[in-house]
Amino acid sequence: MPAKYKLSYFEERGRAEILRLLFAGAGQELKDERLTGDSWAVFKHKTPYGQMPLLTVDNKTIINQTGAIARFIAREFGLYGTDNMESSKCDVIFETYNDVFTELIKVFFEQDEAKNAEYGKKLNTEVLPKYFAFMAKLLKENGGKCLVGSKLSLADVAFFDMLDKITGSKVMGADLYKDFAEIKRFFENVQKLPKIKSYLDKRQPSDL
Ligand SMILES: N[C@@H](CCC(=O)N[C@@H](CS)C(=O)NCC(=O)O)C(=O)O
Repeated sequence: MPAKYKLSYFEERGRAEILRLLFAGAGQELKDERLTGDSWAVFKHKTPYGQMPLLTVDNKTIINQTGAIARFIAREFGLYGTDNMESSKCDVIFETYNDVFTELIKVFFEQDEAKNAEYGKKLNTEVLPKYFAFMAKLLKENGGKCLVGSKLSLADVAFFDMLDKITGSKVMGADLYKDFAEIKRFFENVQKLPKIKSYLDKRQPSDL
């Protein structure tokens, strides 16, 4: 019998969205549990680190830490490349996604106007151009469709979620894709993949 998966997180996309997208991209069923402040307060004390996301497998085994969950899902559903080297390439992109996420939440949560502007500037002029140049090179070398190998992988989903988060955020510069047409194309192509599209079409709006 196939395993049963439940993902617990808040209502937002946040750290859980990459995991939801991995399930969607693999066409696998997921119980997408969204906790509110009150239900989280009760559940928090029963979790390993008092944090989410958490993936519960077959109603018993709980996996915490986003990266561990993402790799588990990728291995379960064949989204982790075809050999050790391809898995490492997926890891490189996943860690890059993490670095961008860290910078993005700094901007997102900073209340001080001057600091917020400073973080936003750093993101737009240093962080993203550096990572985009690397991703654009990978895409070009690999035929433009996927970042690793010849089919959807954790690398594509991680980069897609990164682009989705920054494209939808207010902190992002308007000319994001100016020098990176291949990245824009990649983003639009992933958006149109039937399994991803059907998930995106039903998704609730979210700021991050
Ligand atoms: N390193 C952890 C960080 C998890 C984390 O910071 N979770 C936050 C939400 S994004 C959380 O659960 N906050 C609620 C709390 O601490 O009560 C991971 O990647 O899963």
